[in-house]
Amino acid sequence: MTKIAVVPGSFDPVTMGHMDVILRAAGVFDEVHVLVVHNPGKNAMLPISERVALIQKSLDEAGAPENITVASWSVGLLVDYCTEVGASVLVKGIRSQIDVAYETPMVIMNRSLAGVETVFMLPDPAHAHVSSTLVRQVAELGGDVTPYVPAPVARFLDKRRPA
Ligand code: COD
Repeated sequence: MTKIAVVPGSFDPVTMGHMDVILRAAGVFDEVHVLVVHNPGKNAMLPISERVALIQKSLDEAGAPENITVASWSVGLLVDYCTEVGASVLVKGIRSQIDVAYETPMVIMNRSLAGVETVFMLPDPAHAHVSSTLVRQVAELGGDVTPYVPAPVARFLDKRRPA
């Protein structure tokens, strides 16, 4: 049976940490859906359509395998998307105990709601400190984000800089 996994996130914007998890998930599962989801707890910088486009460009430039698709979801539960596409697994990146504490109730709720399991992946240590929030801050304060984001995101953020 085809094993389909969903890698959900805000991806505002996608970082090298996200890319690492997405590409490793694509090596473990038959199909991977990268799903941009609105997180009501966060003030978004980019519209969802822009985040989807940046993920797609980043995957294309990285020569990512063809079992990865990018989509967005804004009309209900994350597990409703899983049911719609036949995905049985969510993949989450875990950088710290804080991520474990944040994710644990959602893992149990998603299993209880729809029988969807969650797999945690530890990050590449090179990217363990990277978050979209810090990338946004560094970019807004005029710092160099190129080590932390894929090239299409670095170019996009550079264009937004005030002259
Ligand atoms: N290295 C590895 N993993 C990383 C890194 C890094 N450097 N940075 C982030 N990650 C991981 C995060 O831990 C997370 O797993 C994923 O990448 C996405 O991160 P973000 O910051 O882009 O996205 P979040 O945390 O804002 O996304 C949260 C979700 C939208 C996925 C979350 O809120 C969710 O699962 N919502 C479910 C909504 C729902 O259905 N709720 C009801 C039942 S629980």
